[in-house]
Amino acid sequence: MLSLVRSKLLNILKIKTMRNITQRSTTTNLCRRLAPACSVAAALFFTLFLSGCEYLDDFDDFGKDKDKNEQEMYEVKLTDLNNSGVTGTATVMYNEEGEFTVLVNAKNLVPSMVHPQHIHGFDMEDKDAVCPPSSAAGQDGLLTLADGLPFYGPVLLPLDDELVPLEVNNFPKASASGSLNYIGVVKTSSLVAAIDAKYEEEQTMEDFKAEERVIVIHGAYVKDNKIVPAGTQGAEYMATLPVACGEVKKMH
Ligand SMILES: [Cu+2]
Repeated sequence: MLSLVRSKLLNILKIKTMRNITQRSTTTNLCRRLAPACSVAAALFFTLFLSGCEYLDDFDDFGKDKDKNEQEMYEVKLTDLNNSGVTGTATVMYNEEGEFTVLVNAKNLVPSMVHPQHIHGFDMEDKDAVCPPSSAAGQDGLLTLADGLPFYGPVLLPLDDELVPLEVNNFPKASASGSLNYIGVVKTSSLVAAIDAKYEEEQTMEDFKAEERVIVIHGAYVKDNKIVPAGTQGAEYMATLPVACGEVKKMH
């Protein structure tokens, strides 16, 4: 009885050992067969890994160049036109994912009067807008809005109480002492959308090209083609008359 059990056990062990050998040889064969494929796969993986690293490097640079949260800052020194005596400063700043802001501080304007003001430029063309020289006035000596157009170009953005829509709304009034403190704020994305809707090709904030623009302030009393103080008899308030201008420059 015992010997029968032993022989059965021995048989089972034999079978198990045989199975193990067969399995091992199958595994060895499989490995041999797959070895070339394995090295090709390893090489491929290594190459992909390296190019992946390169890609990451590129992505890093891309992030540095085009940080949409970076604040772009521009300053404007406003000097007078038509001997208005109006001077001031303006600041334009924006970040693509945040707000677009324009600040204007000017003095010596006609007190308590509305002064239209705009960012002027040559649409979305690549042409630099500049402030007109006094010689642009022509024979009458008065530099009108039209006289200045070849220099500063048409209105791109009215600096009124609502920057968007781009149509004119309410312009600021100078204080009783003739100073103007203006703040215009809008979401940069809605400004881009408004500009994009107005011009033919797709527009982005890059097309805004702040550095190619100027800011012009308008509005003065005029008599005999000269600016005169408010209250001068026979004087007419010309709301469109340019009285100050400044080129938009990148702040460093
Ligand atoms: Cu203007």
